Amino acid sequence: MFVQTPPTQPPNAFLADRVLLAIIKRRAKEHSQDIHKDLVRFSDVLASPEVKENCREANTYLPQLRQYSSWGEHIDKIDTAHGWKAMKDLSAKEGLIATGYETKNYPQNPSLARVHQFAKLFLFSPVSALYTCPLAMTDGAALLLSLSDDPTTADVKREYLPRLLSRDPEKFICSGQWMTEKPGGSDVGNTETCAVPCPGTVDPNSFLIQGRKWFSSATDADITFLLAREGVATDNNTHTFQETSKGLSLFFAPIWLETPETLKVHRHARRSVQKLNGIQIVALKNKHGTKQLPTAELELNGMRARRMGPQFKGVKTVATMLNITRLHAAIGTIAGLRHVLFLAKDFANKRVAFGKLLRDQPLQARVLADLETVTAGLMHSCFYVVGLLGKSENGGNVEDGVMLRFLTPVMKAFVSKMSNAGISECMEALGGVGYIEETGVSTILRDQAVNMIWEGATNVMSLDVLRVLLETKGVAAFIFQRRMIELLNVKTGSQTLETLKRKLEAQLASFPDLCKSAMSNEVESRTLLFSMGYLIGGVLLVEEAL
Ligand code: MFK
Ligand code: FAD
Repeated sequence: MFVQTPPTQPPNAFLADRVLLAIIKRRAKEHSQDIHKDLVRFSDVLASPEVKENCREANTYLPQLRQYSSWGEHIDKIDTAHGWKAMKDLSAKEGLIATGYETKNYPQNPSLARVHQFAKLFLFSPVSALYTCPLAMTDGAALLLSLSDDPTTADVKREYLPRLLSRDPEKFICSGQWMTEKPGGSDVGNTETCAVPCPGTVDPNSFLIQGRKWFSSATDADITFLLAREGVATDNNTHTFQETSKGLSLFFAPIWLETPETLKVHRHARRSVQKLNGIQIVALKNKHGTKQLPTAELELNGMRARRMGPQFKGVKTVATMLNITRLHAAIGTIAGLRHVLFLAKDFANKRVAFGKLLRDQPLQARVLADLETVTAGLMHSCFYVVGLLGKSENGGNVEDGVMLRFLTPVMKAFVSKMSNAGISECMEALGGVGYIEETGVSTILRDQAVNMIWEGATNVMSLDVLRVLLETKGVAAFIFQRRMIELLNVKTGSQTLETLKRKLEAQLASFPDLCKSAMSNEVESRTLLFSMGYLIGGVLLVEEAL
């Protein structure tokens, strides 16, 4: 009886990935050999039976909320799988956050720390059981603290930044990011949660928080940053609050309050002797995907917090985190597509239909080739923007910063949309078996769908692109246009590429009109975002093909 030889993942995901290999060669220039070596080693680690088993376990044994102990004590404890915790330890050991900040390791070009970090995250993502979600928020928190120069909260930076950046699993901590509330996910100006100055303390940044957060991912994190409406004390012992997002400040809070016993127990058991910081875990969300990730509804009642950043500038301050997590979302979702495309291509090498291997059926070969091209375009685009992140954090010029700001929402929305369509296509390319859970494609399809929603849905990203255009009075558009034209200013020596080049040049010529049209009518902002996504992917493919 016939038994199909199953498709398999390549033994070393980095060495099998001609696009990532090319990206490292092109973008990691001076340090490409060292980074290459580390990525080969890391891919071997990720392909080990231990990591595979941890991923399987975390995907199988989903987080459970125990609100009460057997004796009736209110404990609100989230039990997570051993595999999930192992992902945290691996993330620390591999420096999945630290790498991006260890710029001294790249003396010839410190900006490459980010390229190295995001290449590792790209490889880790498909086998991480979505541990990349807490990592994204942890990276955002680390950047926020590393940029903070406020002496009044220097103690927070001193205590927590080294732990966010630690490579020691015993010390490494993760952060949450609590913004969304029932009346406002996109429009956080509707936030109901309030913060009032903590009575009996001289610290002007010390607050007590009251409210309800509607989505908190990675609720098993150690610390969090959250938005709340800051109250100003009046003479008669009450507080006044400003409406809209103009009344919001950003706050830092440890999720657990330390008790003396904490130090005596193993780090994974410590929660049982710690006390939640004025937090009640109301429920875990029952989600379409991301089921490995404990996402909860939280009631905050007297949570002790410190204000981070200027009063009433909460949205502006948290935007530092958002721009980082949005780039993580883009990398995570394209990594998901890369992973399932390997399977779809391997299946085409093994599956016979109508007397031929699928790879030799012209139509199927076309589908897979198109998927490869789209994947390559998206990967090059993401790493181009990661390069900008590295540059702008390491003495890059103002234009690098503007391009980074302009392109981050494009990556978040465009890469998520295109990758999700691609993952669905790969599922189909595997036929009926692609729809069966064991292939793992359905888990990735379910998990990656969220990247279109969290961290700002596509319309919100489109309006963010528009925000940049308006704030720079259109200058961002000219920088983008000029940089793309510069990249295209090459002779390809190929008829097909020259045709593509001419098409891209024509689109770039009309780009300012598209921007003007979006600036006068926001409905056009989504078309603008998608055009930018196609343009940058196309331009970088032409550049890479040389
Ligand atoms: C593998 C990947 C895993 C990823 C993990 C994710 C886990 C899930 C976590 C979440 O989902 S956390 C929740 C994420 N929520 C959002 O992303 C909210 C989406 N909504 C928006 O982005 C809205 O556009 C926004 C909240 C920003 C609207 O708020 P406002 O206050 O009405 O915006 P406004 O007034 O235009 O901007 C206020 C200031 O912030 C302005 O600066 P100024 O004060 O100087 O004028 C803006 O320029 C600035 N700003 C806004 N967005 C910015 C920004 N600055 C830099 N970058 C941005 N992106
Ligand atoms: P809404 O704001 O109601 O938006 C609904 C739709 O309307 C969207 O498609 C949006 O694009 C569109 N829309 C909104 N405004 C406009 C406009 N002005 N013009 C045109 N269209 C518009 N949040 C956190 O803070 N922390 C977390 O850890 C977290 N984890 C999450 C985990 C999961 C699994 C999920 C699904 C969500 C999580 N979120 C988290 C929440 C997430 O960030 C929000 O759901 C998201 O930002 C959208 O907000 P909303 O749900 O209120 O939708």
